[in-house]
Formats: sequence, structure tokens, C-alpha cells
Amino acid sequence: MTKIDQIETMILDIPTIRGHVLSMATMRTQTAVLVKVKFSDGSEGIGEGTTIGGLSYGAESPESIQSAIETYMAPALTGRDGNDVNGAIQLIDRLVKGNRIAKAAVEGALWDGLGKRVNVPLSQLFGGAVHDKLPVAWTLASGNSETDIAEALEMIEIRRHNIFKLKIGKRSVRDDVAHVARIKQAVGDAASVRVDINTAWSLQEARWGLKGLQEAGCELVEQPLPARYRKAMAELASGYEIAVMADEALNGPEDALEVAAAKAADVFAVKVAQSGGLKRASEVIAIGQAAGLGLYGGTMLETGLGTAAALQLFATVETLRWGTEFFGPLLLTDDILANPVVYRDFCVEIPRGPGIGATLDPDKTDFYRRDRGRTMKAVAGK
Ligand code: MUC
Ligand code: MG
Repeated sequence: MTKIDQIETMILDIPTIRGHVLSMATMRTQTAVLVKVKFSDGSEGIGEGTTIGGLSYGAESPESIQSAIETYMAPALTGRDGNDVNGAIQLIDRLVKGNRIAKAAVEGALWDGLGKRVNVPLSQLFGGAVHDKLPVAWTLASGNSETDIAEALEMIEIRRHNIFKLKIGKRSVRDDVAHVARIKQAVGDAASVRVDINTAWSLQEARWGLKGLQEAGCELVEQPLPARYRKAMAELASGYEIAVMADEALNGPEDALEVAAAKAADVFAVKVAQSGGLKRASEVIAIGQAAGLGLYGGTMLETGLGTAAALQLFATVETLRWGTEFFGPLLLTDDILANPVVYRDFCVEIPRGPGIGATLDPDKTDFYRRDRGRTMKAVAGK
């Protein structure tokens, strides 16, 4: 039996290429938590559990992710059969409530190890890839309309992205709608424009907002209201033509079932981390499919590692009507993979190779490790 010998974590702080302005935080650094699982036959698996904006986005922080893994998950898993990924998921679900991002990181590393041992890409463990590339959006979130327009036009020109998600919700609804209208006017029919409010609006603001966004040619609005406002989300989804997408409302399959039953969204943004791992994300996907909803591959702005893991799963999904936003590595000043994820012709390519299909560059991970003494500020060059 190939046993789980050791589970290690590390926190990396990597600067972003520009300030990334969300309704709840401005990111200048992204903090990733990586997990390495060592198995008794000498094989290894790697996984990532990353959130955004410290504790301002959700209930888990990079530090809580690390401590949940090291204190509660690693001791329970050490010595178990490394090939028994489902057994590990079930055990950890019994021992640890919540902490979905931490679970996703460990599970990813277990799948990666298994895929490498049997020498198949992770997509094959989920039944096989039906895509070799997927459409990929870019997020415009510089905080400035002119900068966003220049960025969008350049992305279209170099054929990297023609789907743009605008982060709004920080300014007044009127100012935000005007910002979206300017960008849509600048890109015209060459691109799809969508917005993410990250829960910042009240129902009253959302009614005005959706009306204005729809008139501006915006196609989709992501999580306008707080995660628990299902009835109000349902009112928006049925009251406007613009598609309403759930993101923060989806923490695993149980939420997915309730959101679908309440008709509180037209589209699911499925995030591996928020779902609690690849397996639970596949269950969220199945519920969305069964309910006839649109699907979109969501990100927590992971490095190439978490991005590659998500790509392995989404490569197996028949129809992603709204594409994906697996652009995380492109927002960072440096790529920690020796084989970076490839972006070309408005798409992201599914990595080849066994397991997740990602190889870490040890010089890069060493450089960005928080425990190697550099402070976050020093890393960000401030
Ligand atoms: C989110 O809320 O969707 C994804 C892209 C981005 O810029 O932020 C994230 C998180
Ligand atoms: Mg979102």
C-alpha cells in the first residue's frame, strides 16, 4: 500500500501586476497556500488553497488554511492509503467543519499524487477531458475607467481575452453603471462585458443597477447581493433579462441545491476552492447541470498550480456556457510553475502531463515563501 507519509504547507506572497480593486479590498499582493503530500513510494502530490483579500472576502484566511491543514488534517491523514482519495475526503468532512479552501488544497494534492502514480492527467480520473482549451475572461479592476479601457483594448488586440469581468460595487450605483457603459462602448461587439459586485449592493441598489447595466449592454451580473439573500436574488433573476450569477452564495453542493431550488441564479460560478475541492466542485457542477443553469469556471486568483487543477476538472464538463476566468497566474508578477499555463487565442489550454500537470519552480517558491523572512511589503516592493 502506498501510504501518506507527510503533509507540508507553505504560504507564498506574490505581488500583483497592478492594484486589483474589489468592492471589499484592494489587492496588491496575492497570498497562496501550497500543500505538498509525500507518499511512501517516493511519489509526491501538490495542491493549492488560496483566497482573496485576507479575511475580507470569506471566512478563511491564508493563515487559517495553513493551520487547519497542519493542525487537524495532516495528523488524521498521515499513514492512510494514499490512493484512497474518497476515503480521505469523507474522513476530513467528519473531522473538520467548513474550511473548504483548506480541504480543497489537500484533496488537490492527493489527486495529483494519484494521477502521477498511475501516469494519467487528473481529468482522466474524472472521466476524461472533452476540451483541450477553454474560453478565459480577464478582470478589469484597476479602479480607473481609462486604464481599464486601455487594458481591454490591448487584450483584444493581442487575442488574449474578449470576455471582461468588471469589478464594481465600491462606488455609487450611478457611477458604476456609467463606468461599465464607457467600457462596453469602447469594446463594442468585440467583447462580452460582465460585472461582479462581490455582494456589495442592497436589493434597492441592485434593482437600479441591473436596469442600468442591462441598458449598457452588460450581459451578466455576478453576486450583486449578500450570499444569504436567496429570495432577493430570485427576484433579480426573474425580473431582468441580464443573467444573474451566484458566486459567494455557493459554498459546496448543499448551497448549490438550495440556490437552484430557490431559482436564485441563472448561472453558477463554480470555484474549486469555495466548493471544498475538486470532487465537491464536480457535484456543484452536476446540480447546476441538472437544474438547467449556465455554468462558469470561477477562480480565487490562484497561482498556476490551483489554476491547472481547476482546468483538469473543467476540461471534463460538456458545456460551460459562460466560459471561465482561470487567469490567476496572469495577475501575478511572477509564475511559480516551471511549465506555466498557456493562454492563446482568447483561451486557456488544459495542461498535459500526469496529475494536475503542474511542476513547481523551486527557486520561485523559495523566493516568495513568507517563512523565508521577507515581509509582504518587501515582496510588493514598497
Ligand atoms: C470573485 O469574486 O469572483 C475572480 C476574479 C477576480 O478578479 O476576483 C475573483 C473573485
Ligand atoms: Mg465573484
